[in-house]
Amino acid sequence: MNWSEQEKKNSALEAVKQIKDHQIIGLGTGSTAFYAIQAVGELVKSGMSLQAVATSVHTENMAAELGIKLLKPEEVKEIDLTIDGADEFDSALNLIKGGGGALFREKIVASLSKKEIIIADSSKMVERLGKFKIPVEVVPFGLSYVTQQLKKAGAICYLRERNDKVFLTDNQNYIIDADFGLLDDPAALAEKLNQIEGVVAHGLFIHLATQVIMGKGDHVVIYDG
Ligand code: ABF
Repeated sequence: MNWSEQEKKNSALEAVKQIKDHQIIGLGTGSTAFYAIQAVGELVKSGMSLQAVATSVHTENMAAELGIKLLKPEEVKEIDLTIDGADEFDSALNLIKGGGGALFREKIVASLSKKEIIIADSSKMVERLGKFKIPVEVVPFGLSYVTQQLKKAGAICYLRERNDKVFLTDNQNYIIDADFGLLDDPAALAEKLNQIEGVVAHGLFIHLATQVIMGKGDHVVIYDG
């Protein structure tokens, strides 16, 4: 296993230690969250009574295969603890998420969570957010308008494609990857993006992470919000 994968796995296993019996757990999406979901499956197999809310269809399928009892988000008032990945995080625990296309469901689950634990390898920590383009989930009907508004706000916009076709999220929406360059004020930009009609969600997660557990070499570093 290469160093990055080992860091991802170490961060995931450290986060899973916080799970207690009878909790409702949010299950993230991505290659780092993959290790956490596997470990939650082991807890269930060992007899722990857990229920989970998944942040993507891919995670739903993986959790079902592992025998993890799934709840629909509309059935849930609160989630005890969510473990999810990120594309970038800064020292204020602001995040860019959505590289995997699951940002809307991830943001809903994060917003329902008492604890939002982000797991990551050391490549995800940055001084300033923005090297990773900000994913913006858009209702197809609003694509042209939202693109114009993002450009007015200073972004270079790229409609996300996969296998030469326009990428569709689990919610049947498009994603515009918006390059704003390195950000001076992520919170202010997030507010601006929230105002654009047609934007379902964007990948700036401000004040949502309660902790980041970063794999670093053969150990982990924990940042508390
Ligand atoms: C997910 O984790 C996404 O929001 C983010 O894009 C992804 C990071 O992927 P990986 O863990 O594979 O680097 O939550």
